[in-house]
Amino acid sequence: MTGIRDACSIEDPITEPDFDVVIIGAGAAGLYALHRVRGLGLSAKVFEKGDGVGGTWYWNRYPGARCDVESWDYCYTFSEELEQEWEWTERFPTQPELERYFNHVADRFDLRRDIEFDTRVDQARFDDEQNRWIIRTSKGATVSAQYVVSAAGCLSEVNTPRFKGAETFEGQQIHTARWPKGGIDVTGMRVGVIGTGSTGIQAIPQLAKQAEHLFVFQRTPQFAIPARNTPIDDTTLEELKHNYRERWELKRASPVGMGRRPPEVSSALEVDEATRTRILEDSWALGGPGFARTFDDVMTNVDSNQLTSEFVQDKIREKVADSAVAESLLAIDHPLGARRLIVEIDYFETYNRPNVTLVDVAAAPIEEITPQGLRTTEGSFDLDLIVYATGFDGMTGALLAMDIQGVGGIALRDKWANGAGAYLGLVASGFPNLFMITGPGSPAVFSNVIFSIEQHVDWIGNCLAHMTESGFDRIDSDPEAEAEWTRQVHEIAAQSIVGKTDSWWTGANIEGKPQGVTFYLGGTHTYREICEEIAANCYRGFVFQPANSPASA
Ligand code: N01
Repeated sequence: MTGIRDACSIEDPITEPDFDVVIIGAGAAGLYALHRVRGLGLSAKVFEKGDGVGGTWYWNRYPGARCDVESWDYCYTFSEELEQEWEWTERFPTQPELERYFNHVADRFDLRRDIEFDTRVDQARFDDEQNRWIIRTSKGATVSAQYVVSAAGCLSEVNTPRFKGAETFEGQQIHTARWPKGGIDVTGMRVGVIGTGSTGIQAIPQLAKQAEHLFVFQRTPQFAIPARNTPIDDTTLEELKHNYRERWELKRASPVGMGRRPPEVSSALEVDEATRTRILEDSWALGGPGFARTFDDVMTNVDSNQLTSEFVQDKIREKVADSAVAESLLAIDHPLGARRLIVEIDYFETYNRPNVTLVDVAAAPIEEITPQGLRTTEGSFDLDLIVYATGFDGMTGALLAMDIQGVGGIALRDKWANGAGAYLGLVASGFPNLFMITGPGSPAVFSNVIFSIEQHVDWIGNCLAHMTESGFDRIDSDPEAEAEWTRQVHEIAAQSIVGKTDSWWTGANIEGKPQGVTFYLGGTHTYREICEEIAANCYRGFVFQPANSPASA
């Protein structure tokens, strides 16, 4: 551990010890990052704003919250012992099960002693002269660190639209990602849900079972595929445990980090109609997020996408009894996959319940929240509870919620004022020794994110080991390499269906946010190869510097 207490300016008196690494967040990324850097013999401290571990799976406790990636894929792969001892109980794990998993990981690897809970990082400022980050927390402490690893998450800064009159509402209002630990008993309540993204579509069927009446305020209808969730029986569990390593190879070869075999045929257009229908029916019967990859070209070929979209729309139509409601749910204005494909359990069937009303707020927008409820341009709805399933300021929200200042005091907010990007999504030039896990420019959440997290943490761990061995204590990215990488990210995105409509994927859900897809869409397998190749070639595009000497590539 390197102490440089005397190096701090008067305005940043160090109130806590110094660390080699400060990690922001104790979700899936922060936990593994802590484990990994400890393994390098570095001192580390994690600051976590919640009072427990799990990140997304700590915060998102709304009814119906569960992962829409299969449990056997949505788990760490770094420890075979962990794989063998943990017993998943369902194909798609619920929030409580995931929270238990991350707590188990924290205990098993003795991580808690280096995590400070209930503590937000408010500011991280790079002290160029001392080559250290000065980190200020919400508890008023200031610590210094050689390196900062942001594990703040791609979907952790909540987006609650400001409706006129919201402060006058006499009932309860809550964002889904702030659902209380004890839950909310909605029995006998008139509940309004605003938002029909992945979250709303998970919460709506559960809330409908309890509420006296549920009003769903839908602005943009979405494609959703049945989850076909099932419990995992003992035989399946044994098979899973036996096959984890084989699955790991499949994940590495997959463009999205999932342990599935590639599609049977590559294009919906290369087979006759009967074969195509049979393949689509099989994929529909299997359900889950893999449906988007029924054919290889669903996300890139407009005609293939159209055929797949029509198939899904016909299937949804069959589920909804009232044809007018069905058409409202199916007035989808974008290709399948242009927004994140949703995985649902009983969502469409929920509209067959007498206590559920679909309100089209695209046709008649919400005008205001009133003391009694909500008013659209066409009518008023008396409510006891308003649920904001309105999503997040994705990708950059959590990073920019902190005041991050790089070399010369430049703010990350200013650097990204016209669009976010970082070299490989890992290091933003001008912000040395700040590593971002699943940052903009990486595949991030356009993948099995926990697998992408592991890949990033491992790359960062190897890079830190390389720096220690080589006597470097500063890494930055070359601005030209970063600009070229960002150009490639945009070029690849332009060829995809992804983001061809407004959504959080394009930043359109946040007023004033620069627009555009910031994920690397070239595939996680390709991305991994690029990262490995760059590391093997003296970390091409990164600039290293030994202590007290000029930068060297
Ligand atoms: O958020 P969203 P989410 N008036 O942004 C509506 C991940 N996730 O929390 O589309 C009326 O997708 C908005 O309408 P519109 C996953 O990556 C994973 O559901 O802007 N409506 C939309 O319907 C997902 O993609 C799991 O027209 C307003 C909704 O709110 C990401 O999180 C589970 C409005 C927001 O949808 C975000 O999903 C859940 C307004 N003023 C989430 N403002 C897993 O299972 C917003 N909306 C792993």
